[in-house]
Amino acid sequence: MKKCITASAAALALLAVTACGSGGSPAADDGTITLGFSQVGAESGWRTANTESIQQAAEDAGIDLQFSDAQQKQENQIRAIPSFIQQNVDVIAFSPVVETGWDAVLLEAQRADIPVVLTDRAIDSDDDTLYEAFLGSDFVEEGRKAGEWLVDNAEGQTNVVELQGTTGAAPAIDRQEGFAEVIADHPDIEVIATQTGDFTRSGGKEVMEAFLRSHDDIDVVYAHNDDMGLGAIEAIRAAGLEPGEDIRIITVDAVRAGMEALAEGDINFIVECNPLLGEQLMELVEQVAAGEEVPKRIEVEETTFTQEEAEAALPDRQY
Ligand code: GZL
Repeated sequence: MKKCITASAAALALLAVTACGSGGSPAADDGTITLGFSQVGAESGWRTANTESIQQAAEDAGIDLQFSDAQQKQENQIRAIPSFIQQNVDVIAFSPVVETGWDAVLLEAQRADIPVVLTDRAIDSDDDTLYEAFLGSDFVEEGRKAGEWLVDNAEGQTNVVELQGTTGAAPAIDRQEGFAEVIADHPDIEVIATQTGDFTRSGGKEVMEAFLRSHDDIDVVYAHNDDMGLGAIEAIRAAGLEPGEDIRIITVDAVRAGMEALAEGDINFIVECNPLLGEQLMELVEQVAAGEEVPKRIEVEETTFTQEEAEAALPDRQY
């Protein structure tokens, strides 16, 4: 349902057209909200859970979801947003694969009077009028939690290799920042190598294989998500070492496969990143479509898990 600015009655009779938004086909006039959503891709267990949450919540809310998968490419998202504008959707929401390069396309949405909601990942822009709200996690805090566990559980010189998420992505930048901030006060904890594994299991395995070839003194892996941590486990085992023992592993997300590896002792600590944003996103979309004021930043609840806590939590996990 889109606020329409109709021409005058006489003009209307002539034009037999209402001037609605960008002039595309008018949104449903039965009150159904049409949401254009551009998803990062399908790169990880987290993303799968996030997509399922969004699709189910849209169905439950009676929101017409126009969903596009960007396959982790910014150019696909930059193409999807104008197409949502052409479809004259009521609201656009997306998880920006990287932080920068969005101003021009979001300005198009603003000029078409279509509100935008950011979910999961944030953008780095000087103009915060380009979006109504951000719904997601505090990734810097997630990095701090990972660093704090290591500070509490390291003895003496501790060499860390870091598997970064997608280059330029908010979770990768912020999880690295939070972790570095905490270990900065502990000089015997040192990141001896850091490289992107692009948030994928295969990426994590390949980078860990390279780390193992060039370093024989690795004590800990800090992986920005479970999937890269699971790839690292494969590489560590193939090198004849015991994951969770010879090389300890800290990851972020807490998806089922990660929690199972944690409970089995292959991973030592997981910082949760909650992917179940669907319901809150649809509430936001309804408020924004109705022109209501919404908070600029809405952070979701999330926790951490040790091996013992994973064992206890697994039976009740939704993903
Ligand atoms: C975090 C999300 C990240 C996950 C990864 O909110 O953007 O992207 O941590 C996913 O698993 O690929």
